[in-house]
Amino acid sequence: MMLLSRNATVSRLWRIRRIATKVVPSPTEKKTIYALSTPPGRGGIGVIRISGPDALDVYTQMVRVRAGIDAKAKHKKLVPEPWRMRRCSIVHPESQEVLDEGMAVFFKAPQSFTAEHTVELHTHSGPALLSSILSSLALFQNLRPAQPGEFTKRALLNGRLDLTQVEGIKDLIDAETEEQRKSAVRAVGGHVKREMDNLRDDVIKCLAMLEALIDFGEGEDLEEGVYDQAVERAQDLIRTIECHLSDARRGEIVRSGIKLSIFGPPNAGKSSLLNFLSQRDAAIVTPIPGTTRDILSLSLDIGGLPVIISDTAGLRKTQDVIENIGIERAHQAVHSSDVRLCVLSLSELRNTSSTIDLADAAPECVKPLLFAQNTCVLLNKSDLEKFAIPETVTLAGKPLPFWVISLTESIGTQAFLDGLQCHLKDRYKLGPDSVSTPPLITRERHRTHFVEALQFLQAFLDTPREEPVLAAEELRYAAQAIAKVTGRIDVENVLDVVFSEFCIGK
Ligand SMILES: Nc1nc2c(ncn2[C@@H]2O[C@H](COP(=O)(O)OP(=O)(O)O)[C@@H](O)[C@H]2O)c(=O)[nH]1
Ligand SMILES: [Mg+2]
Repeated sequence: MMLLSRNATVSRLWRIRRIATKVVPSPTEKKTIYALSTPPGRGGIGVIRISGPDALDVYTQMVRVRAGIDAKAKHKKLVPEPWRMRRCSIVHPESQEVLDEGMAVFFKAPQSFTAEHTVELHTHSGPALLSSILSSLALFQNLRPAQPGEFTKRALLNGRLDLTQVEGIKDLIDAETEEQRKSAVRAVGGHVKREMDNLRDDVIKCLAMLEALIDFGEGEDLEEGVYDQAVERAQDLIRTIECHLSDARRGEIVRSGIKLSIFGPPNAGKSSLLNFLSQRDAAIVTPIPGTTRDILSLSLDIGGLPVIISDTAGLRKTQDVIENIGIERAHQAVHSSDVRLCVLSLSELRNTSSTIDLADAAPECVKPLLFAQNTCVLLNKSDLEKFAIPETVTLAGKPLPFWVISLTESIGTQAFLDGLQCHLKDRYKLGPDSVSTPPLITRERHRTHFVEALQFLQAFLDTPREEPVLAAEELRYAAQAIAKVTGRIDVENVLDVVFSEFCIGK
């Protein structure tokens, strides 16, 4: 095996090092920080977290372990046994007055959430008590209150977490439905990070091939066909990234909530439906057409899926200025929604056959909004038995998902709820029965970087072979774009690939 010349190694290091992105914390950022980590107010327990080089000082000055080894250790000013919860008195650092009886634990760096020395004081929770402990902490010279999210930020800067895990923690705290929780847990557990790292590794492997080619030249010290291998890999990568991008934004929609707008003519029962779904009188319901004017939105949990439902003004021709503004807003809401639910009154459709085509039967004002991929229909007022209940609902011959219901008599309501839930789960390929893999992209930010990576990979393929240095540059940018999703990229990885994957010299 041929040894790499020093110059070749240095030039490669120089090129590769430009991939690295490193954030260096400032001295203020390095200071010890403290904060109440549980919600403020009255409660069984409150947890105060202290992280940074002086955390241990807090332990030695404010924690009085009742008896046993740690008490002895304290006298000798020894470090408390790490990762072990101790029953203790929490005392004022100057007066030594007991502030509370509680528990304390010391997490020794780097085995803590922030990768710094961390102390947690578990106290009772009450406004006066918490404020006495927090003001005691303010007495320490090198301590300052933490900024929002600063513990997690330190975990990120210290390499404990990557950006997708940080986002996952935020989403997990904010999760209101089961599907949101599942998606967030996947991110916290490093699923997204691993996938991103794999993709980035693949780009780096391509890059390593180009780097070797630049330094040693195909056919001389290097086996033939290296460029072709890099091209093949890049093509595979493009296919994989395109596949992730064509996910119908499932991940983002589940994270932020599925936007479902209820629309239809006046008096069909749209506001009654919103009230039924929210189980309260959220919207005003009257027999007077044109009652709903503005958009009323509510967040609901439908079978674990977060759904933001909007009730809209009934669509009709009117001279009323305010109602017309409401109708305009209804159009906008329907256009920007993920799912359109058209509510129609059976009494208005005057249907007599088993099939109803809404391209003919729907009121004129409603028709333009029906033509979309995501339209479902709810036929209401089935209690008014004068009209036939259709077996099929179509739109210009194409079948639409539909349900028949009476909101006032509660007929078909459960079947509708179950059906809507199945429809949403099907549409977003979620739920326990789903065979498809959960979406990787959960934020617009990820999508933007993926699109960027795709463009650079394509640019690599478009670069003439005689310009390997330029081609390598495109790959470097592609790797950077993917690294932006996780927030870091390290040099060693690239070096490992260069030295291990290639048999340099034959
Ligand atoms: N008979 C009957 N009346 C209903 C039903 N659902 C709603 N309504 C009535 O229809 C009228 C209009 O309802 P509303 O929800 O305000 O309709 P919107 O204009 O589409 O929002 C009200 O008087 C409701 O009580 C139903 O299933 N059957
Ligand atoms: Mg209404």
